[in-house]
Amino acid sequence: MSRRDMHVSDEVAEALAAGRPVVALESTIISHGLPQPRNLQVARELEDVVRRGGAVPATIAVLDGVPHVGLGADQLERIATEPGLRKLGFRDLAPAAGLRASGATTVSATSFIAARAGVRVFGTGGLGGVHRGYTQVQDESADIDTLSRTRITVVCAGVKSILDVPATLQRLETRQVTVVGYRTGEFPGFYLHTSGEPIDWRIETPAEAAGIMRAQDELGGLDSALIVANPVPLDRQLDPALHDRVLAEGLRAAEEKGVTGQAITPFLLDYLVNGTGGASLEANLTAVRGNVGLAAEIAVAWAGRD
Ligand code: PSU
Ligand code: MN
Repeated sequence: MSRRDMHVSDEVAEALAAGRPVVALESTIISHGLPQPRNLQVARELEDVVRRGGAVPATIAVLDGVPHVGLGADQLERIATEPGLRKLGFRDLAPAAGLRASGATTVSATSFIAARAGVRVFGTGGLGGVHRGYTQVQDESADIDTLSRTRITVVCAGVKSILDVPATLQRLETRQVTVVGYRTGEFPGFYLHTSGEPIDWRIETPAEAAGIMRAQDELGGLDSALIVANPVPLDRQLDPALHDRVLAEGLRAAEEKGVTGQAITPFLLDYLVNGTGGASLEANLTAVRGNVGLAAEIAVAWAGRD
């Protein structure tokens, strides 16, 4: 399949045409969310996790103005290494296309492109959400808005604790985005097993996720996402005391340096990696691998649904 406005790799196009399982992966986590050179290893590893789970990986990015669904080895390397690569949210897609720019896609842009290509399941680390200090800066990630009007299933470990978690959950409710816990009744805390916030629905199996997805389609009229919140295992989480201390420092540093807007998430992620001696990176990677693996299982259940 090749649309004029989108490039779908042969492997992904063939899998979609045959109704085989496909999992979308975002590229911002590679370009802006993880340090080099580990990021390229991780990008490859996540694709392998999807393959081992029996699905085809479709990493998404915009290259020279064209949204790509499924990247070749050179393209993946470009995302991981190109200096100054842009971070593209949904609203950046038109200027990127019109001006032939390249960039990594966030959850919002990835979800939009994946849904357009017919990919229903997406595995990532954490969603964007409502930033702390919202009343001063009104920084709410475009992820929430896109998920409120995009039919896609996103497997994530909640939202990063650098955000205001209760406010984010509230906004997800207001914007009618369905949230279910995977084998948990509490919203995960990304680096931490739980944020302490309750969620209303809990599922135990990938087949149950597929059942909810089918119900979304059958009910009709609600083109919103399904968030499957999948916690990092308790014994692999970041030490909560270390987490709280370094995060508080990072938030202070961001304020002192006046870091805002799109730069705040990468700044805090980086601060946490340094401040925890790399431990936050390990918890981050454990979370992402787990999510991508579960996304593959859900894609397999979804592909075999009838
Ligand atoms: N979660 C991660 N690493 C990341 C991000 C989320 O573990 O790099 C990225 C995602 O691409 C998400 C984006 O969509 O941060 C949110 O950015 P903003 O708050 O500027 O919308
Ligand atoms: Mn933002």
